[in-house]
Amino acid sequence: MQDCIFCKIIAGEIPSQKVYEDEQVLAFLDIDAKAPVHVLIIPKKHVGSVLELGEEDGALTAHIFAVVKKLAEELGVAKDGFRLVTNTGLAAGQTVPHLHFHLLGGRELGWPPG
Ligand code: DGP
Repeated sequence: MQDCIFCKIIAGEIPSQKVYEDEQVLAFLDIDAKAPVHVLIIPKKHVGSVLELGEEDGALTAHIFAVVKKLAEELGVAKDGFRLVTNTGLAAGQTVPHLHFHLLGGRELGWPPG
């Protein structure tokens, strides 16, 4: 999508600190980290939010979760615990309309979130 920041990151038009990439998925450091580990995991295909994920995206969704698990282990937060968040819509604080999962860890995470 032309005006999508994350599509521009995927295309290399905006720089990012990549931590993982394959044909379907990109993961990079959040520019505004809220925890010692704060990675965004996104599909390369433009999907606006979880509301736009269809049954046909089942394999992609499963793959995203496999990448989450791999990164949580590699980044050292799997053992102590981490949080996976996908803000959806304005009231939830979604600011970028391209599906993304925040992987947060490396500190105690309060509940409920604000
Ligand atoms: P959300 O508010 O849930 O839509 O999360 C969007 C996140 O994206 C937010 O934590 C900041 C991050 N972000 C926005 N623009 C950029 C960017 O250009 N580069 C990187 N690395 N992260 C960005």
